[in-house]
Amino acid sequence: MGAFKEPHGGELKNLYLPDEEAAAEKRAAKDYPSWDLGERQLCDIELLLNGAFSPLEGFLNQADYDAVVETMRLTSGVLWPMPITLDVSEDFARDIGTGDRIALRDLEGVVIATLEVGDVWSPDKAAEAAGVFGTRDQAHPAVHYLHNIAGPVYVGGKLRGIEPPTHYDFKHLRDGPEELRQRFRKLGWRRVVAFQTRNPMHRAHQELTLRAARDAEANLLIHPVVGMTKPGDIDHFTRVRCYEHLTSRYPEQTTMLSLLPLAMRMGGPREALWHAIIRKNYGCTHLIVGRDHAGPGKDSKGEDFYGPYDAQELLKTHEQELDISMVPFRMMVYVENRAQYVPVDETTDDDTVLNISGTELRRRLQEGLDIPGWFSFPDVVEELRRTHPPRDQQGFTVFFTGLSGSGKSTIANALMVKLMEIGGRHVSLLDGDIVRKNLSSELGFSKEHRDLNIRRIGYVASEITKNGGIAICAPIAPYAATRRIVRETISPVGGFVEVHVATPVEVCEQRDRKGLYAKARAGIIKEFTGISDPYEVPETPEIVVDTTDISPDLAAHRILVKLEAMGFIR
Ligand code: PPS
Repeated sequence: MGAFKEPHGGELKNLYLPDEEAAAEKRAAKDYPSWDLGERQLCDIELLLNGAFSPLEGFLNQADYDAVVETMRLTSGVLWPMPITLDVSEDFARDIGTGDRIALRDLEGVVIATLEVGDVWSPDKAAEAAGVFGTRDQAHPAVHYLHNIAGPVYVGGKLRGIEPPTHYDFKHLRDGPEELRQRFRKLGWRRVVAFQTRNPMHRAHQELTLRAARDAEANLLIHPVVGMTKPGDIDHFTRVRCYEHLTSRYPEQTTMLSLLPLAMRMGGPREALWHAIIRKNYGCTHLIVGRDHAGPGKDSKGEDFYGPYDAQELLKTHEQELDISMVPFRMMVYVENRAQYVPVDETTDDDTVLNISGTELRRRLQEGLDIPGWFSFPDVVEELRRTHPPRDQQGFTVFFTGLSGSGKSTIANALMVKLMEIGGRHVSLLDGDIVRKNLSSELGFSKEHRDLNIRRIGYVASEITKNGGIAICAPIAPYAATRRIVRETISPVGGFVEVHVATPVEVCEQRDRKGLYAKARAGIIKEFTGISDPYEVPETPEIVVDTTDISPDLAAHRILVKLEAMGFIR
């Protein structure tokens, strides 16, 4: 087990049509129903077409989907742990049927592939979540995605590849499975250990990858995910610049860096199996699997979704069948008195063990504090500091949510003026009423329209935040899942501070400044939040204010103090 058999890694599917057929299919596709691929679908299709997801030949049909969800296997019996499905809207699904062809386009409208429709069905998403991720808890990023972002209908079928999705960045580091296998062959790399990562790499990672390569007597492939990772992760542009600095520090001719445009699901054990299959397709013989591989974080009760070594255990039981070896990774820690990194289980009680967690690193970056040389390399730290300046130099969003008449707009206005008085950043106010006039004038108050309204606000706020400004948003934003989507859009580009204006409905109704509550009670206004429409109370907002007993001025002042404590203003 482990050594290469020729061809490297087993049979690869290449779903791209030969040039002439691709040109003909592209012409024909003008008349096919057309689907615009989302970000995750674009990642999936790229890896389907180039063979990274071999043996799949398209998006799963229903029988394979059911089998994968329940048994981790395709109906053929082949091990395949992750359902790769094409989710679409009900409107789109209504007009297509088995045997039809559809054109799958990227964001620019370029036809990437066509799909010969097999099955069209509405999946049981709760069952999918429980089967694949072992939970129905929407704190799991993939379960949240399934219920709140993925469309309600799945379309399965074989793909005909026309052209690969375009990437304008890091072209020299992007290799498909066949290209990587060829590079390995050319270099005579017969044993290759892959390192999967979604985080910047520091000295500990370098030590562990060097040890893994030495133990496996293999060359090293640093194979970071640059498609979609866990919401809130450091962007791939920054990470890749860090990896480039790092790879120059490995012994010559031992190590290669290549980027993987995978959309992770944070599926823990199942995801580890999937990663192993993908790396085998790329021609690797070994995969490093550490503690909590592809871990989704904590569930809504604060517990881990998976045991820290569940992924290693599951892969251990299947590595023979998959014909790729796992190199289990032990956590490396810095021992000050020995001035070196060692696996944590090799330290003694006399050792002074130093470690900086990911959370601690983020804190030091946010506050502009020292990051010691034993932890990382100076050029890596400099890269991180460039894109993650201290909080008082970043943009941020203050996102108010609360009932109509709760005081959101008044506090938001007061806060805006106070922030302008402090100066240093441009401040934009996206108040509920203003947005509905200027951005969302065609929208009503159905759940669908409210969600669209909030996503638009989130989009504008993220652009303001990314460019170093302050966005103050003050819509009702009654749905938790939509607020979470906004948080996840903004957090990677700056600060996000949620303020729940928790003034009770009785107080809002009593004030009834706009006379809307009276109209809602009389049934003149339908779907009125708090009266005839739901408001989901935020569970963990950064700030809660209630204007029953305090003035808007004082509420704004409290928020300002909190922003100061969080480091956003000085
Ligand atoms: S949402 O749910 O976030 O999209 O709502 P939002 O854009 O903030 O708009 C809320 C303002 O619209 C007025 N209005 C209603 N509110 C709630 N429910 C219904 N059915 C409704 N119809 C009109 C109301 O004046 C809200 O303004 P605020 O400033 O919150 O009082």
